[in-house]
Amino acid sequence: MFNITESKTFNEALEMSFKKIDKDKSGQVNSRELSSGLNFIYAQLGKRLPGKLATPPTAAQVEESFRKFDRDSNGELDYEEYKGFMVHWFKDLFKRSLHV
Ligand SMILES: [Ca+2]
Ligand SMILES: [Ca+2]
Repeated sequence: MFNITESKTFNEALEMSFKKIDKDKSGQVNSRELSSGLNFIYAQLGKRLPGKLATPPTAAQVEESFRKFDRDSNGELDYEEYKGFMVHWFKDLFKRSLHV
């Protein structure tokens, strides 16, 4: 089965998005950076996906997942933690998109 999260395109997009979202170039992403980054991503996706999926998550939803994936609890996601977050997030998004 084709697995989007292991594809080259996905991983390249992931790396690019990490650099884009990490606004202060600290090499880590905090929840505020992540939240505004997701808003941006959803705005882009919204142009291609049905309206239901295009609604960006609330800051509280992002915060909840953020805490789960911040494995060392330092309040920031390094690239590996970020990857875990995004893989989880987009798997869920794709799963839901099958039901539209
Ligand atoms: Ca940062
Ligand atoms: Ca961390």
